Amino acid sequence: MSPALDLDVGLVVAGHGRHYIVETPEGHRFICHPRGKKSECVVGDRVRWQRSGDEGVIEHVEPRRNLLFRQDEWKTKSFAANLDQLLVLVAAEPVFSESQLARALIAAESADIPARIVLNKADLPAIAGARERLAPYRQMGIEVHEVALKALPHAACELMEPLLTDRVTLVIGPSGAGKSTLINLLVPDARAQVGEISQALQAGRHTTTTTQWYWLDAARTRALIDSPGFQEFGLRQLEARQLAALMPDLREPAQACRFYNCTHLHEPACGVREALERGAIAESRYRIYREIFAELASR
Ligand SMILES: Nc1nc2c(ncn2[C@@H]2O[C@H](COP(=O)(O)OP(=O)(O)O)[C@@H](O)[C@H]2O)c(=O)[nH]1
Ligand SMILES: [Mg+2]
Ligand SMILES: [Zn+2]
Repeated sequence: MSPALDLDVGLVVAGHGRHYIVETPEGHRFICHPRGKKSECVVGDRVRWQRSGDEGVIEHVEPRRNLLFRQDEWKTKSFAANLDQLLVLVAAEPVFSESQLARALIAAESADIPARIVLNKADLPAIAGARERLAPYRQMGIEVHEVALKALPHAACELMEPLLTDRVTLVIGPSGAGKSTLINLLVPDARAQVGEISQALQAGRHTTTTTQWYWLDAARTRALIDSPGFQEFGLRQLEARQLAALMPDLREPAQACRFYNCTHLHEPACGVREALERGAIAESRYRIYREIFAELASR
């Protein structure tokens, strides 16, 4: 029996530096500190903790079902743990980086987290171009939902609510895509939930926005996790040779390569390049494959 079993159970709903907010099963929240490196956690973690005055000490992090993270040359950055799905929010404007989108989907695939794309600002003329850039993703079986969170909030709610039922959903997306608009639309008491947490965490200091868990309903059956924007989405946790298998449109063509260790860059009888030539793989996707492959192979 784990020595942690006599401790209280909690859910990590926010984190900043070495401070976390842990929520009890009854819905009470406490500022907690990890005991040591082994009890460092991320939003979405289930932890065992102990009261210590007004605050608490995290003694143990329960095993994670999954963890979404990115890794650049220097550091690993976790988004959140124990997710049911990833929702990548992009918009007609500002033009989104397809490479960042592809990287997020690859990270989700490698962590075994289902992902979907929501394309916002359907009221703008630029929507047509954005829709076209997302065609390869629809084609490979990823659901792409179009909304106008600000312009048509009611329709957006109706579309989004069934996608979020009984699930914990992490939302990521570039700045300006409409993440705050989405949270404010779907989480009626978002400001209160944020206020409560930042008040507790700040304690007079200035803090940057951090990853935050929001309950969507009073019964606490569904949640959205909002995470801060990022510049780079490194995938250094992966091996170059794993990459094609994590890209659904390359996976099957790669089965047809003559060489089992084909890199799909220059080998003869390559199923991927053959699929590219017949237009079954989009050029943008192959370009992104090469870009990430080069990054991973250069270590
Ligand atoms: N035209 C249009 N603008 C929107 C829509 N949704 C959000 N915006 C605007 O896009 C800008 C960025 O939204 P925000 O939610 O702050 O994005 P965030 O940076 O991802 O949090 C704001 O000026 C919003 O009013 C929409 O459906 N249509
Ligand atoms: Mg925002
Ligand atoms: Zn190949």
